[in-house]
Parts: sequence; C-alpha cells; structure tokens
Amino acid sequence: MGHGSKSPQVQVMEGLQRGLQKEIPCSLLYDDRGSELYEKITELEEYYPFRVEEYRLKEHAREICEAIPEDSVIVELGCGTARKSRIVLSAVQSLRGRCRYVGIDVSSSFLQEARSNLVEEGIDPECIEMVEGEYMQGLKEVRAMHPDENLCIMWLGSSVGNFTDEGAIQFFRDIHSAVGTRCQIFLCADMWKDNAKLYAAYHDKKGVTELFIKNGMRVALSLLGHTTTAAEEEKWIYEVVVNDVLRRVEMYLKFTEEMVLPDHNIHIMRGERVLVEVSRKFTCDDFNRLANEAGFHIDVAWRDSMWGMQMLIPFR
Ligand code: AVI
Repeated sequence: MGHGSKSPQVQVMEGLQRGLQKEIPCSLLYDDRGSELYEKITELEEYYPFRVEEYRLKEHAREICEAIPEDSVIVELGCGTARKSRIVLSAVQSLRGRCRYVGIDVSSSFLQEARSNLVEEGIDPECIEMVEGEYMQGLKEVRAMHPDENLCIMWLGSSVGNFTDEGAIQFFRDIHSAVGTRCQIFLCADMWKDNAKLYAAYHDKKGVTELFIKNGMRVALSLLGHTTTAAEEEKWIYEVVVNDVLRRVEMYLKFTEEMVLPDHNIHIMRGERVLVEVSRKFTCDDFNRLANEAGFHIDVAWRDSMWGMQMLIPFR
C-alpha cells in the first residue's frame, strides 16, 4: 500500500507493467468475497494475530484507557463491527462513566452493527457517532465535528503491517495533517517472531489464505477487463516467503504459464512471481523509528514477543 491518489486501475497497470518485481495493491483483497475469506482466515488455527490481539486488549484494557486523556473522543479507523474495540471502549465507560466514540468505515452495514454492539456493551447511544467513508476523509469530518477535543485514533488489527514503511510513515503524517496536534494514535501491530510460526499463519493447511490471495489477483485483472477462468487460476502457485531482512511475510503468486494483456502492455512471463501482499512484522526499534520519522513519539507501549500495542503522540 501507499500508492497515493492514483486510481486502483492505474495502480494495477503500473504494478504489472514493471520489469522487476511485479505487484498489485493489497487494498484489492477486500471485495465482498475477499472480506468473507478474511473473516475465515481470522478463525484459522494457524492465524494467531486475531486471537492474540483480542487477548492482549483484554489483558491491558484498563491501562490502555488510563493512557487516554479524560474526555477524549475515541475514533476508530476501519471499525468493522467494533468486535475488538468494544473491549477498550467498555473499559473507558466503566472507568470514566462516559465513552465518546466515532467509528469510521466504508461499510454502512458494519457501522450499524458496530452501533448496536456498543449499545449492548452499555455505551450511551448519544455518545456514539459513525462516519461512512475512507479513513482520511473520515478523520477530517471528525475533526470538523469535534474542533477542540483530543482525538484518540485507534487503529487495530495490524493493518499497518500491510503498508510499506514509507507508506506507513506517510499515513501517520496524513493523520497529523487531517486532525492537527490534539491527537494520539493507539496502534496495534504484530511482532517479528519465529519463521515457522509466521510461515504457517500465512500458508494455512486448509488453503484459505491461498484463495484470499488468488481472489485479489482476480479482482486486479478484472479492473483491466480480464475475466479469470478457473483453469487460469489453477496455474497460479501460491508462495509464501518469510523475509528476515525486511522483516515481513511476502505473499506471491507464481505464474506457471505466461500471461499477455497487449492492450495494457503487460507481459507476465512463465515462472514469474507477482507480489500480492506483504505483512510486516515489527521489532521495538522498528516501531520507534516509524513513529519518530512521522513526527510522533511513543508515549506508552505494551509489547511482548507476540504482539505490540503503543500510544503515539505528536512531537508538537
Ligand atoms: C489485515 N491484515 C492485518 C492481515 C495480515 O495478517 O497481514 C491480512 C492477511 N493476509 C493474509 N492473511 C491475513
């Protein structure tokens, strides 16, 4: 991720026209089918991130809410159904007696479900607001709705790992420009760990991740007007590489037959690998460096060998 404002179609075209290391934008992985498959991934035995995050949020909920200044508005990026954030939000509600929340998501049905989940959790419906849309536009709207307040921006799920480091730094800078200095970012992300554990999490025995990655490629090609057949898809081999230099898991599709899209000047050679997704795994130093380069410092952190959670505040 981190391709700026180019349209998805242009991003796919440019990524596949490359000579060296062709790639597609991983944002394409989440169409309806992709979102369903991702939901299934979170239930896989090998896919530890989802369960570990939930566990860590429960374990540290009280300390996390103590690190959020009183009377802040908590703003969640990509809130989904608020299944995870409700852990922290209900802790804020019990500690402070009030929890003001804005969920941002592109899906209106998720926003509705999130609202009823939070009401069920005991959050006052008058304190819940929802903004339908993309993150940055949503954040600008939230700042206009709450011009003078501290915004605690929650970004759960290690989605930062699907950005390049430059993309992540730019993303934090964009948050800063959208909302100004009265903000914190509560960021959760996966830690660098044992190769075998990482490999298994992205190369599950049931093959769900493979379907998820292949679906992303199908979506990318459809943007170029190409309808993928089942026979073509069978010839893509799913490969996972744990890259210990860049500290990330790389998910590729290897084309065992060449593919030519002459109208778009695309030629994928037989045996060539296309990078579909990366999932960055961080060390403590990686987090500190990313935060500092984006103009933030880490105020509090909860980290162990599995999972990292940190509260970032702007330098000025
Ligand atoms: C959404 N994101 C944090 C997931 C991850 O672990 O990087 C996406 C994913 N890709 C394959 N499995 C899960």
